Order: sequence, then C-alpha cells, then structure tokens
Amino acid sequence: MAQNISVPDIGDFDSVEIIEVLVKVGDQIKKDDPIVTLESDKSSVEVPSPVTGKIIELSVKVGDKVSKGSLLAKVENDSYNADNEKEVNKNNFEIQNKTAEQKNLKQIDEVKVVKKVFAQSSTEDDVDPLETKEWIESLNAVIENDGPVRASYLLNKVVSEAYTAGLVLPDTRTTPYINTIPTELEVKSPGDQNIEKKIRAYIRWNAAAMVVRANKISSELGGHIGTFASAATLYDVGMNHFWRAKNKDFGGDLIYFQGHSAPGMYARAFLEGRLSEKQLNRFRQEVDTGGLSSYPHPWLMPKFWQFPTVSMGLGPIMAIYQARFLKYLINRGLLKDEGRKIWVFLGDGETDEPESLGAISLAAREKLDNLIFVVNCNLQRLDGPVRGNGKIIQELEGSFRGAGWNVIKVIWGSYWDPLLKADKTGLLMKRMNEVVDGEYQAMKAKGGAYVREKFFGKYPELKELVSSMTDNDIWKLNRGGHDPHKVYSAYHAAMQHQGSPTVVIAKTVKGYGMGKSGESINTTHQQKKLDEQDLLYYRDRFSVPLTDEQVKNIEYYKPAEDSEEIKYLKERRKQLGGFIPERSSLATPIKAPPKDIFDSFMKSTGDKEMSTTMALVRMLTSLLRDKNVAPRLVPIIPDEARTFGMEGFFRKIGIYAHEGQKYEPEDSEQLSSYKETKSGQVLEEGITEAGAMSSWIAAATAYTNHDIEMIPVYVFYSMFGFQRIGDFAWAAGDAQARGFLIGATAGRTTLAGEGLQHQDGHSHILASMIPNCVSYDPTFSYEMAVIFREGLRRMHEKNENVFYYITAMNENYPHPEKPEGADEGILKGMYLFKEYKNKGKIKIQLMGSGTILREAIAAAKILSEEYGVDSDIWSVTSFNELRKDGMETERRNLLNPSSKRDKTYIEKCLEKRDGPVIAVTDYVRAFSDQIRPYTEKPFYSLGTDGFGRSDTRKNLRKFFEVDKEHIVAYTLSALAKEQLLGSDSAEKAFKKYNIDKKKAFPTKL
Ligand SMILES: Cc1ncc(C[n+]2csc(CCOP(=O)(O)OP(=O)(O)O)c2C)c(N)n1
Ligand SMILES: [Mg+2]
Repeated sequence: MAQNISVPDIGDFDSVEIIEVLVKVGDQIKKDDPIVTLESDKSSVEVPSPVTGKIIELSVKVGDKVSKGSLLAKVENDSYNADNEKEVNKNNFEIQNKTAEQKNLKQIDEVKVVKKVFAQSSTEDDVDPLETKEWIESLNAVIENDGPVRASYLLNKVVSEAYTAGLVLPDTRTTPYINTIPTELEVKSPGDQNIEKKIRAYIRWNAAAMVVRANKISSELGGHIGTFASAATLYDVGMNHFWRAKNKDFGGDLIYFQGHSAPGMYARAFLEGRLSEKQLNRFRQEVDTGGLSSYPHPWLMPKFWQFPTVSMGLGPIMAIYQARFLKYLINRGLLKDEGRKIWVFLGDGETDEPESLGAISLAAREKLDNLIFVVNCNLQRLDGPVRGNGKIIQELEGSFRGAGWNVIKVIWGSYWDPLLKADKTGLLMKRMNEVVDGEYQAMKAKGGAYVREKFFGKYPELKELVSSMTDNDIWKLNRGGHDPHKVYSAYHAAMQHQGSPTVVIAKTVKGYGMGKSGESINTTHQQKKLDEQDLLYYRDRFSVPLTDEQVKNIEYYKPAEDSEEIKYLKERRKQLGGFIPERSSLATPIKAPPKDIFDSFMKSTGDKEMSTTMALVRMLTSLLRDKNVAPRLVPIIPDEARTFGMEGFFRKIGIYAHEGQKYEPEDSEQLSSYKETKSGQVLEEGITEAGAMSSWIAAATAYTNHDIEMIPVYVFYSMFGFQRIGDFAWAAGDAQARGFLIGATAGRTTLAGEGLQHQDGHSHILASMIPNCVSYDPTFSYEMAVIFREGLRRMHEKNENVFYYITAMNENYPHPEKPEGADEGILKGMYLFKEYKNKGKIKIQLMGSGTILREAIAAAKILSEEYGVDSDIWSVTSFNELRKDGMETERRNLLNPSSKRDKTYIEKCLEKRDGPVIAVTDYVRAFSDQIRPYTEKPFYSLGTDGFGRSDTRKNLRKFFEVDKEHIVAYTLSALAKEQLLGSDSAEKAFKKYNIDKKKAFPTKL
C-alpha cells in the first residue's frame, strides 16, 4: 500500500529549507531512516520515515522550502518489519544482561540485614521509662517472631499515623553512633588474619620508609605517612578480597585511590614484585625516568595509575560519572554487564569540597549500585579536626542517606563489641553519641588513662563497665576502620547491595601507629620525617622483623619470594584476576570517516548564512550516518541543546535515561521531541558543567577503562568551560583523555546580549596551558570540518593522547569555499585566505580568527579601496598551535647554534611578505600576542581585553575596538608609526569613524 510521508510538526518554524535529500526513488528504507534534512536559521534536523518500505515518488529537492504537512515522498509499504529486528536485538541484550546479573548474585551469597533495637537509657524527657521499655520489647518481639520486614512495616505505619495526627516526627537522617551492621550479622572474612596482618605491617613500614628516605635526600621532596597509616586496612581488605583486576575474561573493577595515600600503593606493588627497591628510592624524583610520581598521575606513570585524584573533590565526582557511564555503555549494548564495581576512596576533609558531594544525588537517582564510596574518617584534615565541634560521620551519614545512598558506618572495632553488649543501660551508646570529634581525636593522642577519665568517666556506670580493664586494654579499644573483620563485613555488604550506591563511612586514626611522632595530632598530616626513635617505635608497633641496625638504615622489608606472606599476597591477587592499579588498553581504533562525509562543508554556502555551531551540528548529524563513528559518538550537553540547535538529536538518537521514558512528553508529536530512552545516546546532563565534564572524561578515557574507544563531544557555553572546570580539564590531560570539547557561543563580542558573565574572551588562553590540548578558533565551516576530521583521525584512529578544544560561534554569515590547498595551514594554525594586490605599495599582514576574521576581511577591502593599502589576509585558526611550533623551533635552534636555523611555521608563511602584522581576535590580546616573537615583524594586536557587557554585536565590537572601522584606523596609525604612511590618513580615519580618543582603555570601563 502506498503511503505519503510529509513534514511532521517542526515546532515554531515555518518554510524551512531542505538542505539534503537522503533517499532516491527505488530505495528500500526502514522506519526511522532519514528522508531529508531540514535547516532553519538555528538548527538542522533530519526527518525520519514513519514506515518501512520502498520510495516510489520523491516530491522535494534540495533548496525547497517546506512547512508542517508538506509532502516529501511516497512509500510503498512492504512486509519487512525493521521493528521486529530491533526487538530481537533488544531481547538478546536483555538475556545477556540477565545472565550477568544472575552470575553476580551467585558470586555473592545473600545476607539479610536486621537491625537490633537497643534499649535507651532513661533520660529527663522520658516520663515513663517502663512504658518505653514495653514499646521496645514489643518491637523486638515482632523482629524475632515476624521478621524485620513486618517490623519495618509496623514502624512505618506508626510514623505515618503520627504524621497525619500532626506530631513532631523524629529526625531520621542519622542512626545512633554505632556500626550499621550488628555484630551478629557480620560476615566473617575467609582470609588468614595472621598473614594478612603481617603483610599489612610490611606495607605500612615500606610506605613510611619510602617517604622518610626521600626526605633524607631532600626535604623538598615531601610525602605523606599519616594518611595511608590511617587507611591501610581499608585498602588491604579490598586488595586481598574484593577488587577484581582487568584481564581477558573480565573488565576489572575501577579503584579511585585517595591521592596522597599513593605511598601505600607503591609499598604494596613492591611486595608484589611490580616495583623495585630502586624505584621506591626514586619516590617523588620523576625528572629522570623511572621515578615514582608524588600522587596518582597517569601521565607520569601510564602503565600504573588510572585516575588522577589528588586535586581533592575531583576524584569522587569523576567516579560517580564513571559509574554512570559504565551503565550507559551497558544499556547501549556496547559493553557486557559483568557486575564491575567502581570504588572511590576519599578523606573526610575532602568531603568539604563541593565537588565531592555535589553529585551524590545523581548517583542515587541513577541507581548506581556499581558505585562504592569509602570515606576514611580519621577526623582530621591538614590543619586540624574536620568537625571538632561535631561529628563528621553523622553529618556524612545524613547527607548520603538524604540523597538516597545505602550507608554503612564502620565506627567501632571488635574490642568494643563485648562492652556494647554488656551495657544494659544504653549509656555507652549515649556517651558515644555525645562526644564530639575534637574530643575523640584528643583521646587517641593522649592514651588509655585519659580515655578512662574523659570518656568513660563521665558516668559512674560506664566507669564501672571498664573497671576491670587496664589503661592499655582501654587504649586498645580500636576504631572500626582498623579492624579487618568489620571492614570485610562492610565491603561484603556493599558488594551485594542493589538498587543504590553505597558509602562505607569508616572511623580511623590519622597517623595510626605513629605514636608521639604523629598519631592523632594536629600536625600528623605533614609528618614526613621520622627520627630513629620514631622509626624503632613504628617497627615495634607493627612487629616488622627488622634489626635496630636495619631500622636505622631505613631498610625496606620484603620477605622471600617463597615466604608464606608473599605467596599469600600473590595468590590473593591471582584469584582476583591480576594486579591493581594497572593501566592498559585493548581498544581497537575507529576508522576516521571518509572525506566525502565532510565534502558538503568544503563548498561555499552562497548567500545562505549559518553559524559555525550550526555547521558543527550538521557535521555531527552527517557523522551519525558513518557506521564506524556513529555508535561511538557521545554528545554531551548540559541543558543547552536548544541554545546550540542540537535538539534534533533528542529524537534521532535519544537521550540516555536508565529508566526509559515513563511519561509521554509534552512535545511527543514534534520532530525534535524530548525522547528519553534506555539506549539513548545523548547525555543530557542538566545544569552541571562539573558533571558534564566528568562524563566527558569518563567517555574520553573509555579506551583504557573499558577497552572501547568512544568519541565524546561536549558542547558548552565557552565561558562556562575552562574558566569553570579548568581543574577537570587539567586532570583530563593527565588522564590522557581523547575527545572534543566545543566551546560554543564563544567570543567576547560574538555572543552579544548576554553580558559580562557570559562573554568569553580568554578560554583559548586557558586551553593553551594544557600541554596535550589542541585548540582552534575557526571562522568558516570548511575550517571546522578539516579540524574536526583531523581530530577524529589523530585521536580515535591513530590513538594520539591529545584532546581538542574548538570554539564555535552563534553568528550567522555566509561561508566561502575552501581555498585550494588550505588544509595543511588550517591544521598548523594559519593559511593565506586572500591577497589584495591592487596598488602594491604599502602592504600589511592582516591576521584574524573566529568571527573577527570577518571584520578583518571587511577592513582589508576598505584599506585597499580607500587608502591604497594592500593586505595579505591570514586566517589564523590557532594562535595556540602556532606558538607551540614557535617555542619548539626556537628551542631547537638555540640548542644547535652551529647548525642551519630551522624556520618556524609562521616564518615560513611570512618570509616573503612585507609589512607589519595587525592581529585581531575576539579574545584578549595575550591570545594573538603569543606569536609576536616569531613573526619578526612589527606586531600590533587588537583584542577584547576587559569585562564584557550586553549590547548589540556592532556596539560591542566598537566598544572593544575590533570592528572593521577600528581595524582600518589602527592599521593606518601603525603604518604611520612604521613610517610607511603619513599620520594624516589615520587622523582622518579616527575622525571619519567618530573614534573617541579620550575613551578609557576598555579594561578600565
Ligand atoms: C583541591 C585541593 N586542595 C588542597 C589540597 C591539599 N591537601 C592535600 S591533603 C589535604 C588534607 C586532606 O584531609 P582529608 O581529606 O581528611 O584526608 P586525610 O589525609 O585525613 O585522609 C589537603 C588540604 C589538595 N590536594 N587538593
Ligand atoms: Mg581526614
């Protein structure tokens, strides 16, 4: 049966142009295959076929204008049903997922979590303790007889009744200051605790020895002992029992180590035989190869570290988006679901960083049960207590619970268990609740007698409770994070938890075991030197089998290869699939798309105007037709798709939503309807540049973390890019990210109406500081196409560890055809766009980038026609790339004074060309000034230094003095200064263009 295909609802647009016809008569098409591409003045969008069939008639051609309802084509419906095919694929996929899930469940046996209700002590506000006791006894009876589910039901019912009756309800953000998992429900570690204890002691020792040794060489080298000392058990239990490495059968768990606990990871790798003594001796001496980097830096140790985490706060948020991206890859069918987990270690002080907790609600919303945070609460940060007057553990519990996480508190070690059991009054828990962190810290610094007095001494009953214990016994009452049993049990519960992310909040002691040299004292963090006595104490404290002499020489301790410790440690890692951390990539490159995909961008657009943003979006639409590239593209947008004309992607490739779409969108009839789907490709991040950048980093490093090469394209307001998330971009460089950052609405005067906080005139300078960031400020669509294609080739086909920053503009203008042979120059940073050779007497070298190149082109015409000044017009696509070439060439020349001088690329371009350089951009002058030394010509730059403001483009360009009139007048003045022209021409021009010489420099306005 023949069926008409016509233009669906395209929103507010009428009479839009057809820029591509993607089918011809006779083609067999499937439902959703694109028929034509439409382009309004802001965006382009493909019209998909609503049916499967054969095109029997085409009613439109390129250039036609159409509106809603216009006939596009006629299709003969046939029996082929593409939807069936999709369904089958989907089913396969679901089966695959199910088996993975089952496998997971098998791996982890079930434990039911029951919470015992503790009797509370009688307090002044309890007017009838007997009644209270009865209530609690009833509850315990229900738990015992009918189980926890029934007990929870009853409680919820009571609470809901109370709510309707208008009662003040209890604050349920926090639970009592005790371990979340009751002793009777703890899962015991299958490990050999004696051997594990020894291994842990050696790792502790070697980590400290490495730092102390480095500081014997020079105190400049620094390092940290106290942090790892507090976290050793938290890491060791994970390494021995939980963290599965990447190997040919499994993708591997991903572990974000706390940055300054790096010494502990090196110390373990030493025992594993992965690092040599020589390497340990080169801790923080990285200039000559073979040293160990201060912190986790993949750039410096590319086969070891996976995640840069030392800029605090970035690790946690990057990990959250990593966990989400892993689910994205699984839901899109690009990865198998193997039950991989992402573990993130952070300090309690680190949680002060807005980035650390800023995305925890996203983690719960996305049901990231593949994510486990471990917060090491040693109660101290660098200067002193994290929450001296409060309780960081309770505060964090409240935040995480509020956000919807599964919270597991590991506060008290096993030595406390009998005391808690023996305390029938509930006073012990009350005391635990009331002591603040500042006191807890002091207690660990001051010894058993002090604890007896200050902690237990407050209530006679508690003093009595510990009366038979010595001060030493009291001192040994340990904290949960140092108890391998409690930690094991918490990790086990975290591993099997489903439906939400888990945070393990562990209480520890900073500088654990360091004694007076640094245990729980305010200066612990910076302790990097231990004297002989301190070292002897440390050895004794952990029973490290070294002689006094060996301790004095700060020798490392490594048992023989056939010792039970080394055999055990290696066997554990073998069971868990290999070593961690380790960085590798098995990803296969993506073949760059053929040139013809970009062909249409090389041609002139005639009178048709568009912005480079539109050109880019069209390019991405074309790329979605390339079978190699299409599935790997990850468009990332923080709530600005409509700003950039990208809303067409919503329906075309779907917005990723792990729960699909539970509602019919308001605009469901429209072509660019808001379509959320489980297999969606677009990451619509909402208003979070930090989150969007974290997603980008996850995708840009998927080649190593998931062994799949992805092509993330993150499009953002350029002002809210590097300036806002500069530290993430730096971390991306460290992590060797590969992908595109697109700074849209770029330029201080190009984005006109938005004002001071929106107008970017410096992002390129910020981008230029990142060594492996390649950046461009193209003007024309063919430049954008050449740059983008090369980016795909370099990063994703050739696997170069660079990433691209490209600015795109929102100004519409016609685009010329690509000049013959321009490709090389476009990529190197400049090429000759046009030459004026009218009079040939006075010549200038006119350079411009971005939309301001167009002002330069217009100025050149005026200069030539009205003032007889000829110009060579250079489109400078990248001042940043030119400077890199300039610096490198100059250095090479300086190093080789007796050899023939190499020429910089700029010199090669300019060597046979006369006249001063006038460089003009929509950025601060420092941007174009970068190449000043290499032009070897008088150099004048015009730019947009100063705060932006709202106005029309024309007025803004006048204000910042980068419009064609200013370019003409300043050029004439520069020529007068160079004595190539009299000053009268310039004076006349200033007058003619009403240029106010008294106006202050824009930075002062
Ligand atoms: C963004 C950032 N700011 C400051 C620092 C410097 N710094 C390193 S560790 C540290 C204290 C860390 O305290 P906490 O998070 O509690 O970790 P702990 O060492 O106690 O485990 C500080 C301020 C940093 N690394 N990153
Ligand atoms: Mg801390």
